[in-house]
Amino acid sequence: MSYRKKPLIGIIMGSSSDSKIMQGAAKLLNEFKVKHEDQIVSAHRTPSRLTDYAIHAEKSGFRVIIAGAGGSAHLPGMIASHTIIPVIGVPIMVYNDKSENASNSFKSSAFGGLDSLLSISEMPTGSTVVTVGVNKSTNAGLYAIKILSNEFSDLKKKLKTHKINQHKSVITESEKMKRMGLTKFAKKKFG
Ligand code: RP5
Repeated sequence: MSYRKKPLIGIIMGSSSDSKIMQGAAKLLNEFKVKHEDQIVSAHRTPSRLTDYAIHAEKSGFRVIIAGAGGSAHLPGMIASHTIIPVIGVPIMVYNDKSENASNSFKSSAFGGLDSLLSISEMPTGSTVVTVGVNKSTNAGLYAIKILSNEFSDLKKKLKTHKINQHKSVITESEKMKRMGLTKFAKKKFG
């Protein structure tokens, strides 16, 4: 079985508005050529679908589920309650507020993502979910690959190359900074 052909990672999010942030996980997985299946599952708007999704994920043989949610962010915890597949939560800051008082259709959650971060991280003992930082969906993708790499050794090689490339890019930027001087460097980078 190949992780390139069969999706072994499921990405879910509570709302279409979350896709703006969640696409980071997809991009990273695509970069590593890891196939993933992406869906919208709302824990509060489609509670029965949440149960169905957990069954689907087990049947599909997913190794990891990446679950993004904003506000009270109960999706990662609820999915984890339905399955033994490891769940990585992504707390989302941009909140699709549908209330009449909302000044515009998209705004930050009342607590700037901290609400979701704490909600996901504070799952009671015995019902475990890990979380990345607020909006850090790319890290969720990277962590999912690390889990998959226990099974697929070529992914270990790709992760090592990824680390080496990160190292190289810092050295390249540092050499540029040394050459140009900090003021010019920052002006060029940020305008
Ligand atoms: C969360 O609340 C979703 O993940 C989204 O970030 C936010 C808005 O959801 P909906 O009101 O669109 O269901 O559940």
